[in-house]
Amino acid sequence: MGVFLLSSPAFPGVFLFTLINLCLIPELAVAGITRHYKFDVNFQNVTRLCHTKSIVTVNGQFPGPRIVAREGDHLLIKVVNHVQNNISIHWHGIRQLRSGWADGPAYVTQCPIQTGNSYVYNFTIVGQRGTLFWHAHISWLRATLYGPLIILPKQGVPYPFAKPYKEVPIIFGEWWNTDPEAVITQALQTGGGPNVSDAYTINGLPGPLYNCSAKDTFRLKVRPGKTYLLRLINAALNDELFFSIANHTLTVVEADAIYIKPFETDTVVITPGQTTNVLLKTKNHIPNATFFMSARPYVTGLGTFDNSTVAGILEYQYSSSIKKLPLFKPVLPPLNDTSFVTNFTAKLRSLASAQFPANVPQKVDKRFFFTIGLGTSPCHKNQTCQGPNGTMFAASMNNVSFAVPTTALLQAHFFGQSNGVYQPDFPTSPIFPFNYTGNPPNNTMVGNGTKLVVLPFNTSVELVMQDTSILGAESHPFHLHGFNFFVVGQGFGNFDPNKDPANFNLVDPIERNTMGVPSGGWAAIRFLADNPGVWFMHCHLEIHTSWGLKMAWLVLDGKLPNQKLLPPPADLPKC
Ligand SMILES: *[C@@H]1O[C@H](CO)[C@@H](O)[C@H](O)[C@H]1NC(C)=O
Ligand SMILES: *[C@@H]1O[C@H](CO)[C@@H](O)[C@H](O)[C@H]1NC(C)=O
Ligand SMILES: *[C@@H]1O[C@H](CO)[C@@H](O)[C@H](O)[C@H]1NC(C)=O
Ligand SMILES: *[C@@H]1O[C@H](CO)[C@@H](O)[C@H](O)[C@H]1NC(C)=O
Ligand SMILES: *[C@@H]1O[C@H](CO)[C@@H](O)[C@H](O)[C@H]1NC(C)=O
Ligand SMILES: *[C@@H]1O[C@H](CO)[C@@H](O)[C@H](O)[C@H]1NC(C)=O
Ligand SMILES: *[C@@H]1O[C@H](CO)[C@@H](O)[C@H](O)[C@H]1NC(C)=O
Ligand SMILES: *[C@@H]1O[C@H](CO)[C@@H](O)[C@H](O)[C@H]1NC(C)=O
Ligand SMILES: *[C@@H]1O[C@H](CO)[C@@H](O)[C@H](O)[C@H]1NC(C)=O
Ligand SMILES: *[C@@H]1O[C@H](CO)[C@@H](O)[C@H](O)[C@H]1NC(C)=O
Ligand SMILES: *[C@@H]1O[C@H](CO)[C@@H](O)[C@H](O)[C@H]1NC(C)=O
Ligand SMILES: *[C@@H]1O[C@H](CO)[C@@H](O)[C@H](O)[C@H]1NC(C)=O
Ligand SMILES: [Cu+2]
Repeated sequence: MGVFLLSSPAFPGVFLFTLINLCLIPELAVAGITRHYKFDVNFQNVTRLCHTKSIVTVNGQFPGPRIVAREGDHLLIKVVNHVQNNISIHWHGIRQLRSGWADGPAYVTQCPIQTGNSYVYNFTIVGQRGTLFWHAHISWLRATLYGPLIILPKQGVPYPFAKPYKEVPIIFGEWWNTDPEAVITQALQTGGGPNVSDAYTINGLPGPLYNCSAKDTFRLKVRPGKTYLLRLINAALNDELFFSIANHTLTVVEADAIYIKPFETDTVVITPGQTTNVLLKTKNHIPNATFFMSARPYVTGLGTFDNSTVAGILEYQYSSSIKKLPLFKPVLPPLNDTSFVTNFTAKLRSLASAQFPANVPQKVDKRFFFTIGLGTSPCHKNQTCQGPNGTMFAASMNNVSFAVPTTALLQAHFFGQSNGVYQPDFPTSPIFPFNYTGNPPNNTMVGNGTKLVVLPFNTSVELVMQDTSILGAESHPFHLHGFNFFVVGQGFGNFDPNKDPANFNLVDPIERNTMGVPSGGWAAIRFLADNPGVWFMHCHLEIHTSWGLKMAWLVLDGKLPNQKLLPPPADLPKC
């Protein structure tokens, strides 16, 4: 049993990520072993934008510690809750084959870890390698509880691209000067939109474009003529992002821990919940210049948003002694550039090689059609709320706004106690069809319930997600737990079941765990339900999740012994 110690004593965040050596991924000598981590969830005082806040952290670090493992490794991560909040941690993108108890979404696969308690997340990384991340999966705690989860290939297995000189995680986040828990509590009480963040961050640092922030700038020092692998992670709560580095072209090689056919771009689009590996080839001769690496949002909704820009600095080592080097800034697409996003997305294709095949389900057992979008719910009696026309903002799929149960769905299922917890009747298609992307219906009120779709083991599923124009069309980054899915088609307007399937890509579609369903459009995905358990599916814009844009699939056990969910661990938290 090997122990890989990552967590160092609690560095103040500002030092942690400005020290370049700490940014690089270490080589791992061994694979196929058990790696132990301890996550102490505690408070730490952190200062950004001249605001000092006591934030919830893992091991006092912000962003949290990095998990580095190899494909095939077994992870045991002991999470100890030392704070007042209930806690749960999700290992975003990990398939959790038969180990759904370790997936993490609160009240879905587990009750949260209560103050003073602990839980060991116990899972094996099977058939996956690449960049993923971990984050809290309860309320808005993931605003500060997140970190990279890096899976290296098995020892001796090369990348399907030239070995990079160095590897660097770049994790985007959002910073509020106030407590993010207070922000979401207030939004849910008033029914209005939440206060937007005060800054975006790169590795926890807002950078020089904000007041009182220049010293908190991520700096990447590079050597000339080398190739760096940047492991981009969007851990922001509510914003899709454009990312670009001035005067440098990026080669995209992986998305959501799946190798893709490489392509070059100046700008990357990354939604919350997505990860993207890019190769950065540095200039052969040291330029007498420094370069911004910047991110700002891609926005389609009608609400207010944080329209600011985070910047880090790319600088060449041994750059000339000239004190003041010129600084170049990238040109990012306009905030509403759907055309750019559509073109970028169209370039994403699975590598689909003999070694890394795209196992796209060719036949479909069950088809589903879910509308996704915003809506309203009634204000508390005799009050006026701050949502549309005095109502409260809500969100739904097939007009069901998900009501979070008070006990975990997976436990209720496993112990045959679903009665009163959930109903297995989530609608397979809208009960009242309408022109989804046309004039919105007069009645914007949504229904609610704790409803699941039940799938027999190994069902081949096709799901069309259709954005609605109720309260404005908007791009929704949908994330599925427990599976990767193939994006076989997407388009604008209403999905046409007679015409659109003819254009589906069943050869090399992108395989991933999170996709941006186009604003005012639809996306068709396929996956094989070969993992028994209860699997959450939700918009990864956290405010939409809070408003109910979520549901769950219940995949039943198969007949064979290795097709069954394992029993729960003894330390599984209780509600
Ligand atoms: C944070 O700062 C407050 C006020 O200065 C102090 O009382 C508290 O001990 C600090 N907490 C930590 C974890 O350092
Ligand atoms: C982890 O899970 C496996 C499979 O259920 C089990 O055999 C093992 O005992 C667990 N390990 C710990 C430390 O709980
Ligand atoms: C960077 O790009 C700008 C705009 O295209 C160009 O004017 C400048 O010369 C470039 N600088 C370097 C050092 O590549
Ligand atoms: C940078 O400046 C140094 C010293 O002035 C000079 O020798 C070098 O050629 C310059 N490099 C470039 C790419 O212009
Ligand atoms: C961001 O929004 C604010 C408030 O609406 C506005 O004043 C400002 O000009 C915007 N900034 C940019 C860069 O769009
Ligand atoms: C994007 O915003 C600009 C102004 O900010 C507007 O002129 C343009 O029509 C918008 N484009 C789209 C596609 O909405
Ligand atoms: C997207 O691609 C289309 C067709 O190739 C092109 O006309 C359009 O200009 C592109 N849009 C952007 C923003 O690059
Ligand atoms: C709430 O409304 C009901 C009926 O509309 C009314 O009888 C009651 O007095 C109201 N309560 C308050 C606190 O305004
Ligand atoms: C709010 O009320 C106005 C006027 O009655 C109406 O035109 C609008 O559609 C309503 N909006 C919503 C979201 O219900
Ligand atoms: C739906 O609404 C759009 C936009 O108003 C319109 O162009 C389209 O024809 C409508 N479709 C149907 C089937 O009514
Ligand atoms: C919606 O309201 C408008 C104006 O009040 C009315 O003309 C229309 O018939 C209504 N549509 C439906 C589907 O109820
Ligand atoms: C859920 O729906 C019920 C009626 O089915 C309604 O009474 C309740 O207010 C709704 N809850 C929310 C949060 O919208
Ligand atoms: Cu959404």
